Amino acid sequence: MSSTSLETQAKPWEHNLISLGAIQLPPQTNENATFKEKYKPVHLSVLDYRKLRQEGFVKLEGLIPPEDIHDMSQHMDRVIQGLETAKGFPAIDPSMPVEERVARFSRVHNAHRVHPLHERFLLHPRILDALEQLNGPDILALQSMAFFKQPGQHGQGYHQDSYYIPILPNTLIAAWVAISEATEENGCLWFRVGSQFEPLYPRTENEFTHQSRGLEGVFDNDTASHEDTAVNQLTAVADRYPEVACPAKPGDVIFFHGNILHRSHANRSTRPRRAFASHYCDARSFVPWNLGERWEGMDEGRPANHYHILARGDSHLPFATPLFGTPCAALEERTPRLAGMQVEMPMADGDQLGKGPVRVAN
Ligand SMILES: O=C(O)CCC(=O)C(=O)O
Repeated sequence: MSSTSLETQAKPWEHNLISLGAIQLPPQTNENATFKEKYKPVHLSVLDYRKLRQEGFVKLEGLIPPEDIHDMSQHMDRVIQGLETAKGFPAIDPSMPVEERVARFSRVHNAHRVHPLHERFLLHPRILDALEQLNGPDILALQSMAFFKQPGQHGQGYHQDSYYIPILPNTLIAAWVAISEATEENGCLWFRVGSQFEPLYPRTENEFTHQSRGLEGVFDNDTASHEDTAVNQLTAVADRYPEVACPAKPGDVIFFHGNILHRSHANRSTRPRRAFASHYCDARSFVPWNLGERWEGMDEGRPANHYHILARGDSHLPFATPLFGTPCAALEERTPRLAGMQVEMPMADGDQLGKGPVRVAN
């Protein structure tokens, strides 16, 4: 992923107003009303959970139903044909030669702030079910990208997503949905297995380093995502780990850790390689990031959490509601978690750990 974003995304204050309930939410359509009920909950395995932690990524096959993939695929076709547009999408005149039209779309950032289908993918119940089990119950939906990746279009060199999206503490996780088949030829993702254990190699001006600057061996990194491995400073770090390709079929979702080193190559095929990638964090983390844009309060060190949608669970921090009314936790009544829950911990010798003030066992 990269830090560039749609010029046309909602301005920070617009989002802020929504989170404060100052303007009306779009009406819930019938589609929105039945959205959640459409999907049976999914249950991952302990193996999936361990794979994400041990290897840094896990692919869940067929997580998104074919009809949803079809909707996104059709939408992307219509966008390229100039039959559908949204605020900020490059202008397409249907009479343009096809090469010119497709050249205008490599990827579109954060269209969930301008288009309901992108919001629905960002808040897809299947993705959120998996995230709850992989990353915890309180989920903040941060950003989205639709990759068109037409034939001949470039890939993205080694990078760590946390480099672009700082979260304190770092609870960042990505979900990458294959909209078309992703193969080695058309530019699927490649991961350096185990590299999620590396610290973040921060950008020179990035102060949110999760303390990694204190570690000997961490360098200021100004070449992230460069496709030339001789230029990309992360190549030396990546080479400590084996690299695997992660091909995917439409509907497969690859979840990966914010620090894992990964890349993709150019599309060398004759067909587009389409994907929808989104990022999430624990909704109780401090998020000093609003899609790379400034926000009021930034200079005072206030977080940007209130620009991001509470997808599941709850948070003591502010959050936004979805602009198009996609069902999610931000629109539901939330029951407060039990505060100061009384937990007794029986020890094998009959004593209780954690009960009452300081006590000394006999
Ligand atoms: O889809 C791609 O080609 C690259 C995606 C990627 O690296 C990311 O989302 O972080």
